[in-house]
Amino acid sequence: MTQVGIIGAGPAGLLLSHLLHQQGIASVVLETRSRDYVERRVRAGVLEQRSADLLTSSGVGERMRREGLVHDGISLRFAGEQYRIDFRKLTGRGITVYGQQEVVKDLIKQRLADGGEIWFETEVTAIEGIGGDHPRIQYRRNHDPASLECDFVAGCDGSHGVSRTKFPSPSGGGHGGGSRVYERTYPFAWLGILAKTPPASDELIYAYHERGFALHSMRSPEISRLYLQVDADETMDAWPEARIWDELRVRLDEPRLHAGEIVEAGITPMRSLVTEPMQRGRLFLAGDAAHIVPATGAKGMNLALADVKALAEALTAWYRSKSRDLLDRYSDSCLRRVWRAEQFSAWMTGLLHRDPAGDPFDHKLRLSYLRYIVTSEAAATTLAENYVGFEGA
Ligand code: RFL
Ligand code: PHB
Repeated sequence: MTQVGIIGAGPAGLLLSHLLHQQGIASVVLETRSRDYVERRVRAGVLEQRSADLLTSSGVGERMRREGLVHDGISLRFAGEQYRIDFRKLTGRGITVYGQQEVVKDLIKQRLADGGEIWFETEVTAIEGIGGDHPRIQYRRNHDPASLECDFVAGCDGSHGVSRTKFPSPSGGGHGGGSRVYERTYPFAWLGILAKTPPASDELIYAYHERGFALHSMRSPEISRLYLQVDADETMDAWPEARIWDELRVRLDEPRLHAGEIVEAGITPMRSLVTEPMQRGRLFLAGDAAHIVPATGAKGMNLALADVKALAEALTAWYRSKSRDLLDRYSDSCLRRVWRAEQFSAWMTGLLHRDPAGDPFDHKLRLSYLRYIVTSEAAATTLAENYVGFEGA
């Protein structure tokens, strides 16, 4: 028995557990993978300023402040031209480049130091009784089935977890039980690598090239994170290392990019998805379990952190005063921010990716819009204020 059963030890589940602990609320985090696996899983890298501020104000931002790279802008490249979008000048804010797995490591360390319960290698198989006062999480640990009773369940189990199965599936038409799933797929994917080579530029480079999109990011002064647009059905077999580096150099138009040892490589599909509402009875979804954004806007981890901040506040109000008000409004309070990020991410994706069908009219429209962004302060501000995190949503 615990107060809040949290499924998933990604950024959402771990930060929720930490924020609840700070309010004296007990939780158990159930995670199907090992600690080593979740700490190594290479994913997002960009923290909006308010995400960085949230980690700092909740006492888990110390290493991020020391090792994270604060960036004041990005480079935008297309048609052989290079421009800088100056976030600081346009919005007064910046971003912090700090790997998601570092956020995860910091949170796990803090939870364990505080005596928190994270059950690794524990697979949740079902959630029962969410319509009543005592939902139960069914799980398997060392092959033995067992269950955990709690007051509330937080579904922080990502895009392939079990929590989502309590909501309609997109393939089933997306409707059911008063909820709905909105989804969009894209005809391309991202091939991402982590490589032991110093970043070729101090800032992120977003490049629109006629051969497809490319992104230059980093994790430290020695480690680069690089992405290439590839076809949706592409496999790594088609991408020997030499081809990856050649393609990156051409698309990024960056002669300072040197090949280095590739320590991680994989292909990630591009997808947009929103579950509305993000709650049912005593089950509350947060992070990728509730919504997915294509990675071009760098929003996924930020949305996950913002959701659990709202959920922790709502649960705290319930335990303090037995008021369900904030809990009832949880989903509505998140969805405005979620849809802003969905629109921005879909827009950035459409702007910077080559359409595999290769419509020349679309290509010209894209180039014209990119030129508009780099010549109009209003257009550049639209990009900048969404990228650093629009506060008005
Ligand atoms: P996570 O991190 O996927 O964590 C979910 C956890 O749940 C566990 N789990 C289960 N545990 C128990 N029982 C079950 N049945 C379970 N099923 C699943 C999983 O093992 C996992 O540990 O979700 P969370 O916490 O919502 O966090 C979301 C973020 O991970 C995600 O949005 C970002 O990584 C997205 N993303 C990016 N976001 C950004 O903000 N900035 C970026 O620059 C950025 N780049 C990216 C990205 C995601 C990528 N991939 C691989 C999807 C780049 C890539 C390539
Ligand atoms: C990353 O560093 O992994 C990264 C940066 C920006 C994005 C996506 C991923 O838009």
